[in-house]
Amino acid sequence: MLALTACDRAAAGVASSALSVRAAWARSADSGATTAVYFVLENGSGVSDTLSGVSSGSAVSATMHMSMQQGRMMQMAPVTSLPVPAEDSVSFQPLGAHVMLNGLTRALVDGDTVLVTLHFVSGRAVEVRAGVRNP
Ligand SMILES: [Cu+2]
Repeated sequence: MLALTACDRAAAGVASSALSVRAAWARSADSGATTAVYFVLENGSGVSDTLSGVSSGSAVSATMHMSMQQGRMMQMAPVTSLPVPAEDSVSFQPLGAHVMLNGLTRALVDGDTVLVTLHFVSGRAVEVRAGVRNP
């Protein structure tokens, strides 16, 4: 109970002072499969930061990807760092940047929530609560 309260307070402090996430969602997928997570990452502070990694307890591995058009083909490439400028936002969306969850440890069905943690060069971490959708 005490630990929970301390955590909640810390999370609220991070959200209001600097980095926050909204409109988070993930594509529904079977256990063992791969899926993508999308959201808008906002940096409300006057200090830029860099997203340096992602993790999730619901997948064997989690990585940042960027989709890009190559002629008529859509391709994805892993990204190891992504700048988040001061007082700006970065959109993770279909056909752009996304978090890839590889090897889901459970099925994600419409209405579920999946948690992803964003890790920043500054040492900060932001938790993403993504609602699962069947688009
Ligand atoms: Cu991908």
